[in-house]
Amino acid sequence: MKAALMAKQFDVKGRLVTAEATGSGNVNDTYLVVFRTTFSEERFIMQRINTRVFPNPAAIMENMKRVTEHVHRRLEAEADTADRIWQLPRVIPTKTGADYAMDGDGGCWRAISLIASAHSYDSIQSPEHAYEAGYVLGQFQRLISDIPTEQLHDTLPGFHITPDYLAKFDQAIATPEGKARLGSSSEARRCHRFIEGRRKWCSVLEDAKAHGELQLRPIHGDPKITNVMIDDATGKGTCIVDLDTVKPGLVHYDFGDCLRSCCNPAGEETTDLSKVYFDTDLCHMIVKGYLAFGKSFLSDADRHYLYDAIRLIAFELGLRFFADFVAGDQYFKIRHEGQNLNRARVQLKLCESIEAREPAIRKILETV
Ligand code: GN1
Ligand code: MG
Repeated sequence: MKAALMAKQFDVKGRLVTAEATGSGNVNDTYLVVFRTTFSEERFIMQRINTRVFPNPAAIMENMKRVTEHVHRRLEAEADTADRIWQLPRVIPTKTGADYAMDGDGGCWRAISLIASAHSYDSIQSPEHAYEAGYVLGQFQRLISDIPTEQLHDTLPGFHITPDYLAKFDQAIATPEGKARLGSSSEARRCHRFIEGRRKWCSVLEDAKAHGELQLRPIHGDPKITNVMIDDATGKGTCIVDLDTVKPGLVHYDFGDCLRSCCNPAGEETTDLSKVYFDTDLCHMIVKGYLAFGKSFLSDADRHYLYDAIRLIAFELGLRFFADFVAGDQYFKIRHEGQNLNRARVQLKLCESIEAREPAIRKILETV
């Protein structure tokens, strides 16, 4: 099996025991690898980077090393005064000292250390968990805030630029195949109408950036619930993983993504749309956790756009899933036909729920 062959390329002691698929990523393939010696065991995470989405893996790995080394340095300097042991995986080199290994078919594989005795969850388990999700994101943004943005490659141009996704959607619906998929069901037509109704508004963050109200900073890019690791022993957050999209962006993309992901108790893959809603109690806890760090680096203008960020990132992800459905599922991996349409319906329903709760959400953002 290819994963087993590739696992042996990394600089880990002992003999390979297993390399099994794990995780629920929509883009890369992830494996948990176990090596053993006569007296010890080492487990690590190995991933095949999806080079259709990330055409420049060398740039991803350079960013990853820059970010992890920077954060490790800061965490060690702060260790004596920190409220807990904060962690972040490190890149495991190949036996020849490279950051990644290529297979015979052009596949690109990398290895990172496993955060032991910690797990992530598909949905928020408790109000404390919600607080921790926000707290971990705020801490991570703080830790990377002093990396000069010029030192980070743009690993995915256009990522979180909603008007660009809209332009791609327009291209997809102009093709005969796209038109057919658009008209294929009442659900698809409803998604289309929902998107059309928000065309003008959806450049809200990019406009604020263009006017100089909001500034680029290093961001995580994908702080969804499944990327927040919770320590099994303490129930506290210990780190955020999945660093492929750490690059210059608006902290709002992260904030919005964290909330749209954590405040939907039904999760991204539910087929029961009636269970999808934005839980404002969870929102309250996450905002509290996030602002414990965020208060020190958010300006008034930043805070002004936090509501739009929540609404926008739910809308944007709905648009991205829907555009991918219309384009024939080229970006997000699917396990069954229509999965991207279903994912789009979930996010757009969530966006509608956010809109319906705007006054309550704004109140939370103003009073925490
Ligand atoms: C993708 O592959 P994964 O699950 O880490 C996507 C995110 C979406 C997320 C939705 C590079 O992340 O932007 O929010 O799916 N990542 C990329 O689950 O497009
Ligand atoms: Mg990701």
